[in-house]
Amino acid sequence: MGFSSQSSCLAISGGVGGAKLALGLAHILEPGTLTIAGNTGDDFVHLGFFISPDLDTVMYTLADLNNKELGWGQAGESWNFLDAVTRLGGDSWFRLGDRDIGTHVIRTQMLVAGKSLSEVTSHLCRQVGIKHRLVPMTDDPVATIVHTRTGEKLAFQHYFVRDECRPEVTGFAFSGIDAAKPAPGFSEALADTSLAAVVVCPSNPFVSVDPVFRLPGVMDAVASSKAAVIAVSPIVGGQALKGPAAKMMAELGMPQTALAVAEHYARQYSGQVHGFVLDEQDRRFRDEVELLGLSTIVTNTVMVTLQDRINLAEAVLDFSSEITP
Ligand code: FO1
Repeated sequence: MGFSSQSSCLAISGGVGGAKLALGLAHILEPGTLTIAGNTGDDFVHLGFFISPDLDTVMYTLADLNNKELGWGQAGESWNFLDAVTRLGGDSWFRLGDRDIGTHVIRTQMLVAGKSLSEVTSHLCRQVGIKHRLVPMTDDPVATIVHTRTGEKLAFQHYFVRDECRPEVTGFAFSGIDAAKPAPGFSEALADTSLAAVVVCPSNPFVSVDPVFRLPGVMDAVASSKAAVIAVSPIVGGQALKGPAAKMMAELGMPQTALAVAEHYARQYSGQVHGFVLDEQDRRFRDEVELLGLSTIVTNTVMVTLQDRINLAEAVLDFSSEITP
């Protein structure tokens, strides 16, 4: 099925890298034809607030409220709340900005009142003027746990922010995933007969994409759809553009290459990921990626400007129309 104005697209996203491509897709697709499903394995409760970092990063990016220097949180932040908490001896390792806290207060209030995370996310997006559909992967609690060389098992934000990704990782678990269901908007997008492309954004394969794909029913729904599933490598020239993906790969005994990312997707989701997007810097892996059974394109995937984001989104959708799953 080629990608046309009647087709719809589902993007799977973690935080910063995923949000960049999601923004490019949002620029070229009509609101009714794009759903973005965000990872919620990073979610946690901190200082009494329900925090959904990846959903918020995508939401702030689509609303142009994102903090471009930090990569998370809102632009123009002040830190009075954090300063006050620190002075009172509270936890200050996870930096909640004053504006960002507005989001967490509303989310917490709505969840405590019995609303689902999907309802909260759709309310927040509407309030900041987002027209495209951003949905959590699930409304059920799923928590990414990082297994480390010392045997310690760390909650994701303890590993990522508090311990600054220093512990050596040996694997990951997604607590609660077996009992979790895909959120209604995610299931609807997967079941949509016009779904032509599932775009796996350049997010961390282990802690941003795997939890989404491993939700019960997701891979079966992907297999039943006629959509081309295309993954964009988050590793470019042997490095993760943001975050610990390359460090994790080294610790897991994998080469720190885009090819190893392709191998991970080919092995974990055999036959279900159809296309792979390599950066120009990784052109030399093209033949080996194709030998894994993945169609491949090579293009610029380093998204510095808005035009870079739009160009990559166009390249991915064009690519999807060349693939017959
Ligand atoms: N990341 C950090 O490295 N340090 C922080 O203090 C921090 C605070 C924070 C607050 C709200 C939010 O939505 C995200 C925040 N992040 C912070 C980012 C977050 O931990 C990660 O980007 C994701 O979980 C990984 O995708």
